Amino acid sequence: MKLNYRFFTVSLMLLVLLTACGKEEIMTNVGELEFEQPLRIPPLVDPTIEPDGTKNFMLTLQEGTTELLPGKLADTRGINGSYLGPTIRASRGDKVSFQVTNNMNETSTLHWHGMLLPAVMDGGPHQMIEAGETWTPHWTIDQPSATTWYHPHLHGKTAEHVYSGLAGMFIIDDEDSKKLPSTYGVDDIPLIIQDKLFTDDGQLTMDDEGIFGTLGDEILVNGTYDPFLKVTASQVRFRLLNGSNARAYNFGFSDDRSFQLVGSDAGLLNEPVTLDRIMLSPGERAEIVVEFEPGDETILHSYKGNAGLDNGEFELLKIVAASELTDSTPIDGKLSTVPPIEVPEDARVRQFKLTMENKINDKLMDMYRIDEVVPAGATEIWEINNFGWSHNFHIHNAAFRVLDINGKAPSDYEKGRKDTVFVPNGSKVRIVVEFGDYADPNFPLMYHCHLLLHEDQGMMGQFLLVEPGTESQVPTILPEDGNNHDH
Ligand SMILES: [Cu+2]
Repeated sequence: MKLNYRFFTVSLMLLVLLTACGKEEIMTNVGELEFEQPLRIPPLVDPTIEPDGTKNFMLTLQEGTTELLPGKLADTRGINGSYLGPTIRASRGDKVSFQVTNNMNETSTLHWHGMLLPAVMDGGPHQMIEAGETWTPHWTIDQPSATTWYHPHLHGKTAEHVYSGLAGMFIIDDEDSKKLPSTYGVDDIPLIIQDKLFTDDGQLTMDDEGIFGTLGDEILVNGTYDPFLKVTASQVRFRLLNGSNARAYNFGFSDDRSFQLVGSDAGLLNEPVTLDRIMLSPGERAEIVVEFEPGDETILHSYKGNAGLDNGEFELLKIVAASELTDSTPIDGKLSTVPPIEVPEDARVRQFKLTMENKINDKLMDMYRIDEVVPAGATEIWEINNFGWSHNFHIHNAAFRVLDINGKAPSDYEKGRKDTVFVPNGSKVRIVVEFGDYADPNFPLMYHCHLLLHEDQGMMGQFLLVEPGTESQVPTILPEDGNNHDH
């Protein structure tokens, strides 16, 4: 009898516990939306053309208020506006320069996620822009077409700055990408997906209590709550950017229609892959092409997954096709003409161990410590072993291809050029990394978890790209001053 009673008590406690956990697991907005707000399309920013042809873009980081939820004003931050930033668009071969002015009351940075450029132009934690200052990075775009993005990277503050609205898309075109639907806002649509937590009066709020940081129960697409989009073309390219702090999305459509994956983070695939779901962890991008019949209605969905970061089901965007659609050029079987990244015979292998305490190789980020020295232009194998929670891994100034996940070759859709990869709990992911050509013995580049709370907590390391042969000649400790404030 006594034993039975104890069994009953334990069972009851377990049930209560499971119910409590279950509640968190089914975070959802399904059925709550009316899809009444036209999807906001971030404006393209017009560059001024300098005498030597350089495209000069003006970007201003600012504070403001935005009606994120209907009828409620939230304190937000944005670039050239009060929430998010404009879309930058340039072509391979373009010389670009920027005037990035920080009109906020605090220091920030602006990092070009996915861009190959000199380390001092990267906008990482060492390129701080103080309140009131203007930073003027410039470089020549020399990489395949891709959907990249920009966001602050101030050490310890990245989560807060991105979450409050500082992020935008940066599209690179080349001859290959122009064969796909490319009319911005018509058949080439940016979708910046972000989950948010709101207070009752519509202010953004963060939750750093959990393992992963903020996992919101509401979704904004390009800063639009409750969005719909009317499409007028028979084939539409969507550029999906997971701009969330921690949530992963398993994208698919409510009518289970398939779509073609044409591009990953760092470029187009060599051939399209037909899918009905694609998972993106924070920072990852995918370009997909979706076919529409006149009058079609479908909802872009995020389905529950088992990545640990996708424990919810969300309706993201209703898409309605017009009664007459313009024909887009059908997709060719051949997309990128850039060959896949190959493993050199004598490839150097580096090991990275991710652990529970958000450390990489047992270390937390130190602004003055160089963790790795890599010859500029090298192609190396990086092995990422995750002994902790779910994480992902992003490398600056590099593109990579996934070689295997737990010894198994990736699926076709995971074989493209990337710069951020999901590393499941307990897994080993091997990637072959092609580093940029610019050498700089003084300014480090970053590799880190792109779950922004983890990154802020120190799950980040620094590497130098140096002239091949000079690896042993560079210091592994940076000077305390003269480096981190320099432009
Ligand atoms: Cu992480």
